[in-house]
Amino acid sequence: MPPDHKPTIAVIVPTFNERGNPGPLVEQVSAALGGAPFRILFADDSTDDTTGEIESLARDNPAVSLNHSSSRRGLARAVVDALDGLTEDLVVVIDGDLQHPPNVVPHLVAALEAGADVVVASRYVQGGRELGLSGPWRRLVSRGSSRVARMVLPSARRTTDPLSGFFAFRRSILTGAPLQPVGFKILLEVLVRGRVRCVVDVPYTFDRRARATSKASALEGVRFLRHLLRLRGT
Ligand SMILES: Nc1nc2c(ncn2[C@@H]2O[C@H](COP(=O)(O)OP(=O)(O)O)[C@@H](O)[C@H]2O)c(=O)[nH]1
Ligand SMILES: [Mg+2]
Repeated sequence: MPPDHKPTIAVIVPTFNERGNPGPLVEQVSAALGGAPFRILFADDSTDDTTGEIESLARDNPAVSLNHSSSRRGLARAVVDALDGLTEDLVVVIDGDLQHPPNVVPHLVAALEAGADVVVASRYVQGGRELGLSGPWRRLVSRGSSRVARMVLPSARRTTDPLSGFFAFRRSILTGAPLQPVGFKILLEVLVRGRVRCVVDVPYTFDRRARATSKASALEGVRFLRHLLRLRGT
């Protein structure tokens, strides 16, 4: 890359029935990134009016685009489909429900620009918090899953929050990488299959949901364990 080349940014947002959230998300990401040019791509499997909301945003704003599937691909598959065909240098993945604060996006981008290959927004590094996991049971499952991932996969030990859905990476680390996403945990794929030298954690507060509902379920837990076993075998 020539030294005066300003890296280009793509923000991928997985959405499944997030009515009311896409508009504020685009607004807040745009405000956070200030004048920096970026595109925002919704990886959408919605069956409600979320898809219409995104289409209408895309009509008004050329930075917004929609990658929609009429069958439910699952979060990780939707993100991988959206990655296909991207040409931007830097990729940010952020949930579409505003539990991931958009004002952290510039910090992720800055750490990539400073040389990191993967930057993880972490609840578990000093300064990070989790307000958004409803109840002690969800918190226990989340921390327990994180611990299991770190035990089973050496690559997961490179960050304090290997199950974070909020992260950024240089697109070039995935060139030729055969991603096989299952379920919710796309960051694990990137850490295991990408050519990753430097990983940096940035603290953030996982916020409460303002609108729509969580899609996490016991079935996702089973998919997560299958995913770990598959990654362990690679
Ligand atoms: N495209 C797509 N997005 C999904 C799917 N399931 C969840 N999401 C999105 O992934 C993000 C995280 O899901 P969420 O239900 O908030 O999980 P939680 O934060 O762990 O409770 C949200 O933006 C969801 O809309 C899916 O099957 N397909
Ligand atoms: Mg959420």
